Amino acid sequence: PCDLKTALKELIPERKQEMLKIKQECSDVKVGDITVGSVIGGMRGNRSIFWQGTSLDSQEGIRFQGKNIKECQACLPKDPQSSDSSDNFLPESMLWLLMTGKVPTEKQASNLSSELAYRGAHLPDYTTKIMENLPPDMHPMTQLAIGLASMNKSSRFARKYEQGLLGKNDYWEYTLDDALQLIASLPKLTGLIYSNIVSNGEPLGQYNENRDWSYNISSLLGMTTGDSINRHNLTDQQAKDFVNLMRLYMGIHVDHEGGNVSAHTTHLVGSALGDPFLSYSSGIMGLAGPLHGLAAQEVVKFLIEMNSELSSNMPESEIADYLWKLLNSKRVVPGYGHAVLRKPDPRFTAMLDFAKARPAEFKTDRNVALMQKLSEIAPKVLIKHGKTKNPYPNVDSASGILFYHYGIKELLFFTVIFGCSRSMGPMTQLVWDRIYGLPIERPKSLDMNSLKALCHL
Ligand code: CMX
Repeated sequence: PCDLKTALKELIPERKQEMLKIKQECSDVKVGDITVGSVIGGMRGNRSIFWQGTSLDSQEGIRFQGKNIKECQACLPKDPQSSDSSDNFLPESMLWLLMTGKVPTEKQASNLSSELAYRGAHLPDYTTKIMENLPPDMHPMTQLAIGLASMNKSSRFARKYEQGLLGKNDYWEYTLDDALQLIASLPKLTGLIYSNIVSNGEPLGQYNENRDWSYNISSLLGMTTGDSINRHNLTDQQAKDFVNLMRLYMGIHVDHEGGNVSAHTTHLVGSALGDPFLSYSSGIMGLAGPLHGLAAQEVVKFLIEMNSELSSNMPESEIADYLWKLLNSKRVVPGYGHAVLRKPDPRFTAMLDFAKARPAEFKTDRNVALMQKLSEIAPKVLIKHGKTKNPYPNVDSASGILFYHYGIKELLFFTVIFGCSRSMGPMTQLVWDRIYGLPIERPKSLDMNSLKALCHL
């Protein structure tokens, strides 16, 4: 089948059967023990969420339907219009992989890309109006959450459910429909937010129904040479590289298994049968926290500030001293550490490789040079410091500074770009939640007296 819905329809009977068998025969199988430490420690190590598309290995990093980033780069289809073998795969290909567990053919990927481009061409007029009237200095993530939440008015799932027209077996089709509509709407929403911030709402580029999702995001940010006003006078090569940076970034930030704040929030809100727009606007609010998606912005601030204090050759000793000062004042090193991962984040490595592959472009960028140097020096300092369980760079270490390089300098806005990509994993899960008919999430909580009793205190 060439379209996603039909491909899913073919997969569903077998997968549902699998789930039913597990439910009927294995519901009593123990997964692990829950400790008091995990109850008061952010549920760390507590394996209790079912998540279909990705899983995170503490040593190897993320796997998308079992494939690591390099494998995805080798097998996922690229933009059919691209002639360059170094171009990155389309995030749309990744969405197909997440949803179906199968690598799409070029035709399947380009059909999905065209479907999203078609669906994304028109936002509901009330959403556009709301977005155009938001204060430019409102947090970009609040703007994004408002835009997405407003689209709940056009949710096909919510409407049918309210009319009492949906049987449980039909939930997934309407959820898929909404999920694709949501993902498709992100380029325009992102463009509206960015132009609200930087150009008094004047559009920075054009939406092109014949181009892929990442190209349209780049165009609406004013970062292409063909369809946009090219605010930063990018050369054709730079604009092409930016679109590829966008494809790379968007393709690998889609999901990081189920327990992270944005994914888990989406899943939790969705478990109450909230439609995709309500669920993901909540996830976006989770992504906005400084310990999660906002860290990309913190990293850029941090690199710029540090750069301004270092001598021109950036000696290791000065960088280490700077880090110690930070740690001694009880602050964290942004872009380092992770709740689960215990090695350098392969998403960081992929972003760093993007810069390394373009030495001429980045050779005079001190921020990018510092980002790279820091990735060698900070782990040594953090290991000596002895607290952080993972002293290595995480995903947010490199992404923001690369966007900054090409001219996206509005730091608070970076998380909106993250939010575009992150839609794909949680939306995939929501569709499968509906396919399997998973129930509302409702863990049991413990009060202090119960904790004390458990601890014999
Ligand atoms: N710099 C300094 N200290 C750090 C640190 C860092 N980068 N990362 C962790 N620590 C400290 C913690 O603050 C904690 O100290 P206390 O015991 O005094 O509270 C100790 O090390 C142990 O923490 P941990 O178990 O290693 O890390 P957590 O699972 O609690 O937190 C994370 C993970 C990402 C929030 C944390 O490493 C951090 O704050 N990093 C900096 C912010 C950042 O880069 N966030 C982006 C994460 C990626 C994402 O999800 O988007």
